[in-house]
Amino acid sequence: MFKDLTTAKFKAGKGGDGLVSFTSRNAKKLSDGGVGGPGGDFYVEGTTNLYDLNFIKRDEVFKAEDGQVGGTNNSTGRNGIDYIFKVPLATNIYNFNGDLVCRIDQPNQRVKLLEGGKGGKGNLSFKSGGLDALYEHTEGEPGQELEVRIELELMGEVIFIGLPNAGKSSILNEITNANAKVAPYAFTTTIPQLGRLDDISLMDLPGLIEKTFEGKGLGTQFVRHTKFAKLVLHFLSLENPDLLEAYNTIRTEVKNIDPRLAFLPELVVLSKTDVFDDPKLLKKAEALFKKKKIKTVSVSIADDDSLETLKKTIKEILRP
Ligand SMILES: Nc1nc2c(ncn2[C@@H]2O[C@H](COP(=O)(O)OP(=O)(O)OP(=O)(O)O)[C@@H](O)[C@H]2O)c(=O)[nH]1
Ligand SMILES: [Mg+2]
Repeated sequence: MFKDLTTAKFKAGKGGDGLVSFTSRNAKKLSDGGVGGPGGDFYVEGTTNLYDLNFIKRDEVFKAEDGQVGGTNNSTGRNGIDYIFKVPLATNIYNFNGDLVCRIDQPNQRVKLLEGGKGGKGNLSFKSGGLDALYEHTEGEPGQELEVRIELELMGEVIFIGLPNAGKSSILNEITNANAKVAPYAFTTTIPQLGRLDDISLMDLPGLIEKTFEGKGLGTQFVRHTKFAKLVLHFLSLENPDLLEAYNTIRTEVKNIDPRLAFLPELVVLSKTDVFDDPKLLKKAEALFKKKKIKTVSVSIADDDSLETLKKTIKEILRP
């Protein structure tokens, strides 16, 4: 199951403790314990190899390595190894007060989030204390820790909107590598689904209905995933008795939900062309939109040529 929201705990490494050790020279006991190594730091880094947050179990702890204890002969303990926590683009990390602590939206973008603890002092550091301080040393400091809420903003360049059952997920599966659930009833898709067409990411959204904006249907939560959208694919099933009315219903909802989406370039996808036996009916439907200067593409999952045309049209709009 696709995950775009979770919680976790991040920890930098603790510093290694200072060492108590001695060498003897001329029958004298000399302190020579070294300082502990610093704990590893905690970094967050963006990667294009991850697409969701499934790899994080709820409240899972991720931790950098602790520094090693100081060595003999005044040698410093080994540094703890840093932890590089890789996240998909675009990820927002919040603390439990709700403050944004880091946003990762570039590949290889690396942010140091937590500092490892300093190493403790070995007994050599206390040699001026004389005999009283032979065994003196300090422990390594704890590393910084943070409880976080991690939110993924899905980067869909193309978003699919439309009434439930319009065939959005079916088309996503046909033209991308996606494997979204398809079923002959409304609201099959409950969370955004992603697919890739070459380097273009497509996002299929839960179906919209009249008054989604006012809380009907599955609501408007998906809006936080539409920031990256550059093209809206508006799906209209040809099973609809009144296509223009269905079109206007969804346009009104979209305007209410997020006016920015309403201003994006839009391509109307007239779906399920196979429901018409007579090709004249399809021409009539297409003409309705042509008259209003609304660009359409007609598709059916049973017509490979139509799917190719749809792919080509998307690429022409986004990668001219
Ligand atoms: N005849 C025909 N049926 C189709 C076509 N595309 C999809 N369907 C069927 O329409 C029904 C709904 O398809 P989905 O892809 O789940 O529709 P959706 O728009 O994603 O639906 P929601 O997720 O509920 O919003 C399924 O039974 C599909 O098999 C098509 O081109 N022709
Ligand atoms: Mg669907």
